[in-house]
Amino acid sequence: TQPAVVNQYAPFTTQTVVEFVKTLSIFDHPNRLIANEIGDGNLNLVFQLVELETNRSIIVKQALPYAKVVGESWPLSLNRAKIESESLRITAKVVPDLVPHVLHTDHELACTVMEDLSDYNILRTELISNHHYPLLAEHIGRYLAQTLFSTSDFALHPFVKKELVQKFTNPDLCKITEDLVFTDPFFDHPTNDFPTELRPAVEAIWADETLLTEVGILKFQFLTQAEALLHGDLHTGSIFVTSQSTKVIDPEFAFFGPIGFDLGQFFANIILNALSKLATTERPALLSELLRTTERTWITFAQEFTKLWDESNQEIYTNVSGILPRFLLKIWTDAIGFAGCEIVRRTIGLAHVADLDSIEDFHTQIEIKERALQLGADLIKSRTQLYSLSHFIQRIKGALRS
Ligand code: SR1
Repeated sequence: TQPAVVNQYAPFTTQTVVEFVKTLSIFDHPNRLIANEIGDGNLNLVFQLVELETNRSIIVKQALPYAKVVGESWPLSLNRAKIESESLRITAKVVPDLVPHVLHTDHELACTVMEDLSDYNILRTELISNHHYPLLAEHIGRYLAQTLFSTSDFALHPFVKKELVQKFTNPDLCKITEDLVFTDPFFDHPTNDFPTELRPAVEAIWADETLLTEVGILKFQFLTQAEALLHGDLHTGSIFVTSQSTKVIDPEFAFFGPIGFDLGQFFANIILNALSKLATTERPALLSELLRTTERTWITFAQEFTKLWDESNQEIYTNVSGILPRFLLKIWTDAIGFAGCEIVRRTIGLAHVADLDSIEDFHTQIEIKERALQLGADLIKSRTQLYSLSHFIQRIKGALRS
């Protein structure tokens, strides 16, 4: 048989991906490779390749020229594969233990070959199953502080920063967030997806001028504030965990944006999980663990960020004592607002979360979704009054009280 063509872009099949990996000298027994497509995400193909002799395995992730979740009617640039692999490499310089190891990238074929994390579990699924990860908050807090500080103007020469901003211009993927997080859920748009029973609560969102003003401001911040290289899609499906280790995956939405965005998305997805626990009987213990995770993440982030500010800065203004507290407050306020947008969009927008959708009793599901919408809107509107962690936690506790 003819060998498959592996130097020109075409979506891989389980045969052609094996042909491709054979050319890379990764395995000692490349003739005994088995491939399976295991991708369950919205955008890409993901293959696991196993070497039969040794059981060694790797992952090949390949971008499709369209959004898999919608189909060919939603074209997307293949450049996101390059963005993802470059982001993983940059991130590995500061937190090598918190990202998968990249073995190879091929920009022409829009794919990244990386370490297989099949010993890990997806955080979202674990949280839904009531499993708790005590090291998670410290890991994510450190990941955020290190990645965001090291790519900011506080750490980089302005020429280097601006070169990176250009390299990570990611218009297609940013447009997805601009539409799906900041726009469509706040208007009567065909991409929205919610049951009829939720319509009164959704219409209250659409009619709330104060809310729309604040979401518009947050969207404009997302569009214009190139503070640091973000992950850009830091929900609990982008995090793999074991009891000892955490890996942040899928940074294909990476671009230079407001630092609070990554924090906000992470907080929102933890809060969405906390809301889903209102449908369970073991809720008090679970809720306090989840709230502790948000608290510990922020505390670790702020401590690590402060340490980097003091010890690794490149900017003379880091020595002026009033600036760090102001900057941390901005990040905090932004994070709360972005968290609110994420909570609303995961409840009524195109891309839902299993945490809420898997609540079996339909009536309870609607009640919890109504509560999510109220909490999301409240966080967006009152973010500048929630100056401290304890204000924020009190507000979340209020929403979780039955
Ligand atoms: C069409 S993509 C839908 C969502 O999946 C990604 O993971 C992002 O969260 C995006 O908004």
